[in-house]
Amino acid sequence: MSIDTTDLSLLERPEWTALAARFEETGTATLRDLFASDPDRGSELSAEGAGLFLDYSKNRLDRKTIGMLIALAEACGLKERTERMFTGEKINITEDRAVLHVALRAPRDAVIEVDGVNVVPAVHEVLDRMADFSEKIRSGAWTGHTGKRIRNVVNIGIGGSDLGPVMAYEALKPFSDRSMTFRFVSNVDGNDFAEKTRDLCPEETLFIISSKTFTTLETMTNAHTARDWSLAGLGGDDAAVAKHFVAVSTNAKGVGDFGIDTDNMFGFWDWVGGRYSMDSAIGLSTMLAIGPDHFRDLLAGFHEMDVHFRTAPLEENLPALLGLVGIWNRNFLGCDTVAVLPYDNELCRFSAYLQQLEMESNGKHATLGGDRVGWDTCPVIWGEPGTNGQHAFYQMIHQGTKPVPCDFICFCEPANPIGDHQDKLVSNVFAQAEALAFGKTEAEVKAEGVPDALLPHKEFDGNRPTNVIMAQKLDPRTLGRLVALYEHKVFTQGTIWGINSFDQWGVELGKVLAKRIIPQLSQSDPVTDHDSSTNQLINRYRTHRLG
Ligand code: G6Q
Repeated sequence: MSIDTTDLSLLERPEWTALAARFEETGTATLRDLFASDPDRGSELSAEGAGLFLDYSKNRLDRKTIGMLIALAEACGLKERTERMFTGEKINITEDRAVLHVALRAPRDAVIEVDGVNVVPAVHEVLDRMADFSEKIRSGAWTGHTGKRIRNVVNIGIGGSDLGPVMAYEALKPFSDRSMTFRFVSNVDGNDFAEKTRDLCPEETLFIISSKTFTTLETMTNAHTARDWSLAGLGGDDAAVAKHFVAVSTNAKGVGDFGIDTDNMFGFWDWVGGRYSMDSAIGLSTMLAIGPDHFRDLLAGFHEMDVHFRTAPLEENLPALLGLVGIWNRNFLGCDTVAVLPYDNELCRFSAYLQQLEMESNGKHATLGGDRVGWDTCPVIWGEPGTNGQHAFYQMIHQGTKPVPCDFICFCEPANPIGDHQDKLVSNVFAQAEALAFGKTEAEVKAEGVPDALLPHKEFDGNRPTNVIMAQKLDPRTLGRLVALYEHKVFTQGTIWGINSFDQWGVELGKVLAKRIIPQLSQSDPVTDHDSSTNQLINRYRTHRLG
């Protein structure tokens, strides 16, 4: 393993200490002050690129601070590291892998080499096979074992092999084939499989087993259950598997051993991280839902943002700016969480998707050089679509004791233009961002005739940081741009924090312990080899379980 050491700890960098001093000097300036002293602030602290507009002016910083954050990014080698990613260098040093999700959406004639081999032709070969397969399913040319057309597609996968496909399916439903049903089974909880398949006919159901490794406990358990369910409904003939199961994986042997013909396997590569894989063959369910042309639009949107991130100066670079503002809020303002609040119901799973993208990538405590970080890394990412959240948790965002930076996402054109819904929806984005920035002083509340006793309850401090991201409409291309925006934001922050955004060792320990506990749950003798709490829990379950 080669060690990617940085010569200085982040805290020793002069750009970092300058930012700390800047915070001491300007940290008490309010958004009211900042807007009053800089009338062009709204347009000055905004940027546009790859079809997205970002207004970051309602953050507690000014143009000078942005310049200093950019200087920090330069000192941390953001541009150089971006090139290293885009050119296939093995920057995932703990797994000795390249990080090339950008190759998944590179044009056919691009050349991106890993170990001297151009990976782009293989990417397009898989995309073409996916397109061919999708056309066959969508047209009805591919039939099930009994000759019936496939009407239901069930993706079985978890984590990176589930969250992207679910999010994209929900986001792009208006572009999907409405004569087909799409379901996503992820949890090893049997309820998930049972509920998602209870009304489906096995003769018309195709399962996509999506697993990079083809060893994941949840996915393999669900895959075997699906095979039993399918065969039970198809007369028990093993030959049926070939018509009702396809796989998306890097593990051809595992796929073959499961009984899926590797002709019906769509591959990807070790340089695609799970949480960066929705635009690889892991997106097969997305392609089946929206069709190959829309899927190519999705990839084109990703690619547009890749080009923007790679080439735009940092002052105008949306992912870099989003990342840098996030660093300011996290490391200088001390914000522990970030809310992502899409004002589009179709983005109902977007925050959950970003939760994995950001927290699994940057929730790390070790630097690339193997030291313990001396600064905070990823905040908690959470959120729900607006306006629903406004009637639930926004109370805390407005009047809680710590600021919660928010990303509001909205669109000018709705997928379903009905009456004045869209104006009412989007007006709430602008109103929330305005209210959070400027609040309402006690004097203003008092002037409305509010009794003194209620003043503390009805005043709003304001001064709460927000970003607004706007696009024309939520279509496949825009979704690609939006996801790539956040992927590169994560990269920007990971680079500054000096951590490896592309491994996930923190998920291993629990998995290993669960494997040890599984057989203990059905043993007849009491379990005694854990701590007293774990022994008690296991034994209580053991004596009360079914069977
Ligand atoms: C993502 C993670 C993780 C992974 C799942 C599923 O970056 O690695 O969420 O995607 O554990 O793994 P498989 O695709 O190998 O089943």
